Amino acid sequence: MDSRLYVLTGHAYYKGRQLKDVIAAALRGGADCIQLREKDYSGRELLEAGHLLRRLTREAGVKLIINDRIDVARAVDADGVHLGQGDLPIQVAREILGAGKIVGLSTHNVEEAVAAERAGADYIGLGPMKPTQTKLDTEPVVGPAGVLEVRRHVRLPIVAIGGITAADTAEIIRCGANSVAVVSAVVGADDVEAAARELREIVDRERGSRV
Ligand code: TZP
Ligand code: MG
Repeated sequence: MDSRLYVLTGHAYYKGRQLKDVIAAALRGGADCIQLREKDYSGRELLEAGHLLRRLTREAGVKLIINDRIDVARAVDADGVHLGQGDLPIQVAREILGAGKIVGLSTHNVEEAVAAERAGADYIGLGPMKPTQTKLDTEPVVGPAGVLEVRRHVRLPIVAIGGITAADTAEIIRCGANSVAVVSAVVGADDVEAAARELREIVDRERGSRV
């Protein structure tokens, strides 16, 4: 699951804009994976948003991942789920979702990253890169130095997350992340499309110049 610009939803940042317009703009700007993550939505609300995102992502030929909720992922035929350390084990998620689905796992250090690879994750989230207002109960900051260390121990795609802006992206990719995952830097931007494009161009440039 080799994404480059992984954009998560976050309705608190929309400033009155509609989910469909915010995500359509992110897709135009070059997001190549969308994650539905809304911690305070009911099952019904997640289902509705999931169907909408499935339509948009399918039209764009982009992956759709659902945070936490394997049932919602199945119901909307998402490409996969993103799990946390306390969620159902990867193998159980695979049994429920069926073959060919993506399972990502949040990790915060080398030990968790190595365990995720052994358990058969398709990619790891790694963070936080910086403190962030979007998730207040984060683990200690891992930072770009943490990416460098984890990169030495796992072959899995690394999706860096947490407080990432355009100013941090080049360094994070140079340290070995495949992708950056963002909420506020894209869905909270005044110009969502331009913000996504800027991040995507940085990732493309840094990955292209990798030795
Ligand atoms: N997991 C670790 S940090 C984070 C998540 C979901 C939030 C990222 O949001 P932002 O606005 O890009 O800092
Ligand atoms: Mg979770």
